[in-house]
Amino acid sequence: MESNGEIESSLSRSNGGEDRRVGLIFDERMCKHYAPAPAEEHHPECPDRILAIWSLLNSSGLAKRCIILKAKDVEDNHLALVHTKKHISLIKSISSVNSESKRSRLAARFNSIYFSEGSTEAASLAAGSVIEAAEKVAKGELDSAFAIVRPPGHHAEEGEPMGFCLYNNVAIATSYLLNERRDLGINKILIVDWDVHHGNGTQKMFYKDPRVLFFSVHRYDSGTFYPSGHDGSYIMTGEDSGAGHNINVPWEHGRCGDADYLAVWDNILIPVAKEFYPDMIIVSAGFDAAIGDPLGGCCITPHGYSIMLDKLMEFAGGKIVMALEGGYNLNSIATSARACVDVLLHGKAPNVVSEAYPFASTWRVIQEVRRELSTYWPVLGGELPEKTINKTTQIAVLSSDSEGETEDIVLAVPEEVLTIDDVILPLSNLKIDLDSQDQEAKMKPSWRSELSKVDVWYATYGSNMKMARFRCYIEGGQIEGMRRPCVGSMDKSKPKGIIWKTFPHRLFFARERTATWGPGGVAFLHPNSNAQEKAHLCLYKITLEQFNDVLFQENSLNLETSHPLFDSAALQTIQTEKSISVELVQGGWYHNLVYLGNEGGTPVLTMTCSLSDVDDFMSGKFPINPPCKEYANTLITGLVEGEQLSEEEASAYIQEASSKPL
Ligand code: Q9C
Ligand code: ZN
Repeated sequence: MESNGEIESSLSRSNGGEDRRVGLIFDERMCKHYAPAPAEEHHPECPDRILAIWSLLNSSGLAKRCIILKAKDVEDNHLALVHTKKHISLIKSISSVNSESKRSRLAARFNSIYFSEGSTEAASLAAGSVIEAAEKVAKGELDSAFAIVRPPGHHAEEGEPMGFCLYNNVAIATSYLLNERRDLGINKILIVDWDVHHGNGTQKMFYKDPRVLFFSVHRYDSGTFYPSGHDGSYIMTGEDSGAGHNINVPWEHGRCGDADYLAVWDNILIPVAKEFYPDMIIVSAGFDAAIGDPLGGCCITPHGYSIMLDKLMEFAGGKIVMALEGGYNLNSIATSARACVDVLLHGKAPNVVSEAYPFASTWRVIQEVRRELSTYWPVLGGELPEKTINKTTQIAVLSSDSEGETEDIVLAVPEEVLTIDDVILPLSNLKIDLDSQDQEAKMKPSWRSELSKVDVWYATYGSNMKMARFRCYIEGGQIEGMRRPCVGSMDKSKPKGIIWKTFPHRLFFARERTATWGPGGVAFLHPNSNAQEKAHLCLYKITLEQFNDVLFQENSLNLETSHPLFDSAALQTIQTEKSISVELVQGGWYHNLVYLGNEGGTPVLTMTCSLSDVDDFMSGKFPINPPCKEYANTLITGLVEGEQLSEEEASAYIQEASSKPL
């Protein structure tokens, strides 16, 4: 019982405690590629990403144990190994496009791409630096290396940039070694792409090439996750002489973590790597499957990354080149990168036995991949033992006993009963850091369990009237028209009731733009009632805990706090005072909570602006603005789907609210 969760001492070092020779490449000029956007619409692929990693490697003392290499520009003929002439001249032309609007127009021709004046230089340095790192490792001047580069590369295809990627850095370096530097004796390269997105570009570039084993584990979500489509399916196994040399492990859903990835390592990647016997491993090291990432929705801990990397160290004499791809939570990517560099230096990860089990869906995916590839890799042929695949996680609850030790209670609930929507792996169950204080901070604060017992009606009049949009606040995610995803509530259970009601309040649209919807006003409800007015509201019965999580998200605050914004005492107060301004979010646009009465004994609450904001809208201090098209459409479809109004009536209703003077 005890030994299961214990930390084994990590005395084993590959060479008596001495560091291996690890190269690091970083160059500030790669920050000259940035999104030309207003601050509120922060682009996740931002210059701070590489700064965050570089600064933690330095402050933690790891950088000085490494060999710092100079970033290098890529040569045209090396780009041409994987990219078309046209693509190369496009990227090279960006620096001489002299207006932001022209660059934006150009970028808009592609999928998820922006350009700045410095994009040409940054892209050249990113590609050139991965070549430099790979060449030094191939020559044996270094044992391994980590190129901290951006823009990332794995989505970039032969003839087009996409998914924040301009040049395919990893593919270029791979092709360089295999084709231009036969002298260095690197004849087989394993590419491990652990970025949360499928490496579509890299896959295509080596699809028929038996010298490259491309392995990608990524969210697939039935082909709906970025880059979407079926390229990331496990049936894509390679063609011609490259048959069997393309391995995709497509997650059915998010929330995959250390246990899921390690199951894939142990049951697919490592056995195949033993057969393939690579001369070098290049890791497309995105850290967007890390816990805390705003795009990935997965939860690999830094410790998880260190085990994944450590298991690769036994191949190719430890010749590993890591190249940064995605990863959008600055803290997550920095701590994940630190864990990896630590492994590269030591050649050994601290051995912590994981207590978590993979999802049932993970075993399903692993079995599908093994079946699909077993014709090429007989080692994947056998059935997995029942006792292995029966160990799954549905819900894990963390409890602590009096001695402060923790143990997991894993409830075996069949997945048919518990839909994935209901499955939560609480943050508290994840070993984010070995520091116990950190662990403590990740425990569910007690206010959550208290407020989870109290129900309220959350009355919505804006985009949340549309159920699919509201669900993003509970389950996480984004729908059409939204420019950024929601993290969702900690408690992802569905509302206990949904009803529509009209209220005698004025609906209007104001403010300039929002991070979620872009330019245009957003809906507000006048906090005071007015018998002439009739607003349609959709009421969701949710817990007070979930209501707080909506408030956090509505005001761009972190869910992981030790205090709620609106507690039971506030709920008592509001029923007599009618409205409460939430102190913590004074700056927020929806900081005024209004009590709209009760419905079947449960209080009805809404969020809107304060009366003083209304004054400022009326005086012109803050702008009144009609909604943008996507936002208006969301409101209209919300009303139509909720069977409140016909499409014509709904448009007229929104039209009137946007044009009638306040
Ligand atoms: N609805 C990397 O991680 N998302 N790229 C666009 C459009 C693009 C991620 C969403 C995600 C690209 C390198
Ligand atoms: Zn990614």
